[in-house]
Amino acid sequence: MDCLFCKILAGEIPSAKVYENQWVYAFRDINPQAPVHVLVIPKTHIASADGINAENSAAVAHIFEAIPEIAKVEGLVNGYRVITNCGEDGCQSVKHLHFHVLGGKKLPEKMG
Ligand code: DGP
Repeated sequence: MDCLFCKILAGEIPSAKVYENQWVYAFRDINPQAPVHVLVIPKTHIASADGINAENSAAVAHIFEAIPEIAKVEGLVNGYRVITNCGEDGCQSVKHLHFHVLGGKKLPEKMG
């Protein structure tokens, strides 16, 4: 499968790892939009939020269990934002489900 984040998971493309467990991998976004910008992905390929279903939704629970751990190691004591872009109108550019964790400063209120 020609998926950029599957290649990162396979170690074929280097990434700056922040966190990893059996189900989840997190790494620094190549184009950070905040002082802390981490991408959290499932180790199983799910194309987007629109591909979540009863069979694979445990992967999402694992991601949201990992996020507070990631926030802790990244020092996001004042809070942070979690975003997933989905599909064309959501401006999703990589077709492997990922959650952006953004923080390290007061983020803009409006998201457009
Ligand atoms: P989205 O637009 O929501 O699909 O976000 C995709 C993000 O992936 C975007 O913020 C940039 C990041 N990205 C794209 N290619 C790479 C890469 O090769 N390495 C890393 N670390 N991040 C990447």
